[in-house]
This record gives sequence, structure tokens and C-alpha cells, in this order.
Amino acid sequence: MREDAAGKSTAKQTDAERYDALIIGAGFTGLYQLYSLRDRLGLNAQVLEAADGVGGTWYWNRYPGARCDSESHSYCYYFSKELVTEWEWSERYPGQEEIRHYLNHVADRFDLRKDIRLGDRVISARFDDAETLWHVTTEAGRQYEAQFLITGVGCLSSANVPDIPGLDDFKGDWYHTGSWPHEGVDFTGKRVGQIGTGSTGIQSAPVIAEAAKHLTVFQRTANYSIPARNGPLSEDFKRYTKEHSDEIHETMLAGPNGHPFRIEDRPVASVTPDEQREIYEAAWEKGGLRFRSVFKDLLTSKPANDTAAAFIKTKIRAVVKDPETAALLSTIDHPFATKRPPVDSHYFETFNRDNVSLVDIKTNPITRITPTGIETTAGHHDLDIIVFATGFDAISGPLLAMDIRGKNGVTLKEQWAEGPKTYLGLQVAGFPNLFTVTGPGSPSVLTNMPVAIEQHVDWITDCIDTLLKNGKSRIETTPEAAEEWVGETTAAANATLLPQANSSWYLGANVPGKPRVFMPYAGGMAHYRKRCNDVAADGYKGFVLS
Ligand code: NA7
Repeated sequence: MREDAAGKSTAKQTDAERYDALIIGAGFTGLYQLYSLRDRLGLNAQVLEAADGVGGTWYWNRYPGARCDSESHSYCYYFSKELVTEWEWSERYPGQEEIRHYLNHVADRFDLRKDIRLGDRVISARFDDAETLWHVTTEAGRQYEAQFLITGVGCLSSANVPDIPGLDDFKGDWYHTGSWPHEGVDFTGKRVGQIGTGSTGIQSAPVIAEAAKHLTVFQRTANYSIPARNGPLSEDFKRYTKEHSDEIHETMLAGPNGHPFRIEDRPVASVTPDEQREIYEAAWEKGGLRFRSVFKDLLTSKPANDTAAAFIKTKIRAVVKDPETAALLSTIDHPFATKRPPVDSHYFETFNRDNVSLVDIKTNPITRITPTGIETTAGHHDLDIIVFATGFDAISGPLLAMDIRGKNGVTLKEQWAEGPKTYLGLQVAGFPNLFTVTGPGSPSVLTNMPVAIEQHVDWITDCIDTLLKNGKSRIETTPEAAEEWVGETTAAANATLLPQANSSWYLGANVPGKPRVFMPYAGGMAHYRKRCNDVAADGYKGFVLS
């Protein structure tokens, strides 16, 4: 079958370039998926990437302070031992620029660039049932065809700029953190307004405050944050991570969220309140997402969660000197870690600066943007620059931004009118041979992303290999399997406190009009991997191969 696969650029009746597989996006997913299909299976695969460089999320997110909250020795590929050994991270958490260097290094090291077309944004994909072919069109009007279509479009790549009246009239400059100018923004002497206090806003505020004349942070929902305790990695630690890379990887694979640390097997109630405080204190000093791992029930028991929440709120009040500001920052309406928990470098300390103020837009919402600033129900704020740290139309957004049509011309938008429905986050019923890496219904954003990505890419690669070796040409999930999986995804979320965060982007609640469905699979990465493997071993149960 593989010999039958069409060669590169063998145009038929149309001018379309023909491939075995097309991959959308040249981030972590696209690079590894290309390597896997091309170098492992020998397929003729092509990556189409909208940006002018590789890097995906890390190509676009260049805002001040942009840094990953996974630790650098785990935020990378593990498929190649040589790559793990030769690459050296400089800091505990990798900054945006360093991650981009890393992904460029990967592209060069595995000679991937020749099969990546940059600056070619996919706008539509249509499945031809008779030919079992995906027809893909890009913004530039180029046409492509392929038997398999794999999306590696990322979960956080469709910028959410809120529809606030008056933005067009603003005389200053405005930016969304997710599509930041490559040349940077000079804040010197400027009055800056930042809307949003999620992971991004919490990273950018301290850096903007250092440069700007004045920074006004507009906060709708107060947020927890744990100090990152970022810093240069010691030579000893670098050596340790290389010498123990197999063990580290095993730990990442064994846990629920792909991080290189284990979750302690003790509930909060198993220790006294004094011991709890000591444990939280030590975790606070250590910093980072590890804070979540000190007890096993922080995300499943509200009373347990309350102890962590109370500890962090006390810390915020201890750091922030102005009592009113401290109260605003520590009045948090959701349990700890039910929204993606940020890690920060001096976020709360930033509010002790003379040139920083906090505006409560929950009590006094923004009414409009004026030519000279932002107006709330409590007054006007004069601004030269507005920074929207307002997040993304997450997970399903980047897929729905393309016009994807499956069998009988049904659009993905129609198929997902009530919210995304997939089987295992990998496939949509009625869309044969379309694979959605880290799609809705998979663990994705609840994990350390490269771990989730490698698992999906490996599964898809094995699946395509099996298909072709068995003389089949298509794989498609059934509506029943997808329906059941949506049920399982919902049940997995409901077994945790995660749905209690009302305005979370996990739920799509941050985008007006988006159906409220808990999108990522919360049953844990290790459990999910086993499910996917069992499905494959069981003859791809829930899929039809033909
Ligand atoms: P998030 O986590 O979605 O945060 C967006 C922030 O912007 C959050 O504080 C929102 O408040 C606020 N927001 C969004 N829309 C508005 C409007 N219309 N008015 C006022 N405030 C608004 O996005 P991030 O970019 O910070 O982080 C995304 C992920 O990237 C992060 O979790 C990491 O995984 C990396 P709200 O809470 O909705 O009240």
C-alpha cells in the first residue's frame, strides 16, 4: 500500500500538490509528526505553517516575561536520547526565546525544514469521500491533497481580543500578548494598561512595570500564583538530568500530568494543621507547579483545597503592602488550581511599586475604550498603550478557525455546535483520516504539553502504519464512540474540582457564546495513555478501518 502512496507534487486533474500526509503547524507537534511519518514510516509528508518560522505557540507569544511554567528539562522531546543529551537548557524554566532556539535546533538536526512550508496559512480542508483525500487550501490560494490530515495547531493559538466598544478609536497602541510584535514594544515613559491576570498577565506585569512610566492592571478575577523561583541551572543539575534522563522520563510518563515529579500519596487530613503549613511553606520556597503535588487530594477535595487556598491568600496579603490592593488580589472566587495555576516572578511584589496600580473591573466593569484610555463604571484611566493579556479561544478555537468539512460537506463548526465531540481527542466522527493532536477530549493542557504531544504523535504514527500495512486506506471513529468519550471526559472532570472555576478557559467560559463544555480530559495522562494503547491493541475499538 505504501508503494502506492503518491509521490511529492504529482498533480492530477488539479494543480494541487499531492502528499501522503499533511500536517498543519510547525510547533512541537508538527516537527515531531513530520519526523515520525517521514523518517520512521517513509511517507511523503509536508508541514504547512502560517508563521514565517517554526515554533508554533512559541513563535507568536513573545510578550515581556514569556516563559514556560514546565521545568526546562521536562519541556522538551524525549524521543531522541541524543537530542536530550546534546541540548542544554540554561534556566529552571525555559524562556520563549530559548524554546524557539530549541525548536529551530530540532528542525535543523533532523533536517525537517525541507518539508516545512512557512508563511502558508491553511484556511480550509475538505474531505473527498470517493477518493479518500483531504483537499487543503491556504490563504495564498495554494492547493494540496493528502490521504491523511493531522492538525498540530496548538491549544492556545487563537488570540481572544475582547469585543470592548471603542477599541478602533483608541489613539495609542494596543497589543495582544499572543501576537506580540517581533521587534518588541518600548514602554519607556508610557502609561500602560494591562487587561488580564491569567498566567500571561502575571508574567508580563512585573516586566512591563520595570520599563513603563505607569502600569495599570485591570483585574476581573483575582488569581492564585506560586513563585517560580526561576534561575540559572547549576552544572550539577544539568549533568544529573542527562545522566538520569531515563528515570526522569519514566516519572513523567507515570504521573497524571507529565511533570518530572511525583504527587505525594498523602491526603491533607493525614497531617496536622502545623505540618500542613510546614509542607506548604517548603513547597512555596521550592516554587513552581510542584506546589500542587504535595498532597494527593488538592484537586478532588474542597476541604483539602481550602487549606492550600488559605495558605496562598495569606502569602499574598503578607507580600502586598497596601491593604486594599492586597484584599483585591487575595479575594479569589475559585478553588486553587481549578484554573490553570500561574507561576510567577515577583508578580505580587510588583503591586508595591509606586508606578503600579490595580483596578477592580469585577466591581466596576470596563464600559468602553476611549481615544485616550479605558473607561470603567468608576472613572477614566489615561493610557498610551493597552496590553490585552486576555487569553485564547482555547483548544477548539484553532481548529474551528479553519473551515474543515468532513463527509457530506458537514463542517466541524456544525459538528461541534453543542461543543467539541471527539473520540480520545484524536478523531471526529464523519471526518475520516483527520487526526487532531492534543484535541479537545485529550489531556493536553492539563499536562506538560510535550509529553501529551509525543504520546499522540506516536499513537497516530502507529495507527497509520497499521492501516497501511493491512492494506486499508481510512480510519474513522463512530458517533457512538465519540459520544461515549464525551461522557467519560465530563465524568473525569466532575470527579475533580476543576469545573468549579466558572470563568475558566478549560470550559470555554472566557469566550462569549462558546458552548460550556469541559474540554481537556482530566482522568490523568498515564491512565489516558493506557486507554489509547488498549484501544489500538483491541483492533482500534471505536474506530472503523476500511
Ligand atoms: P487566561 O488564563 O485565559 O487569562 C486571561 C485573563 O484575561 C483573565 O484574567 C481573564 O479574566 C481576563 N479577561 C479575559 N477577557 C476579559 C474581558 N473581556 N475583560 C476583562 N478581562 C478579561 O489567558 P493567559 O494568556 O493568561 O493564559 C493562557 C495559558 O497560556 C496559560 O494558562 C498557560 O497555559 C499558557 P477572567 O479570569 O476571565 O475573569
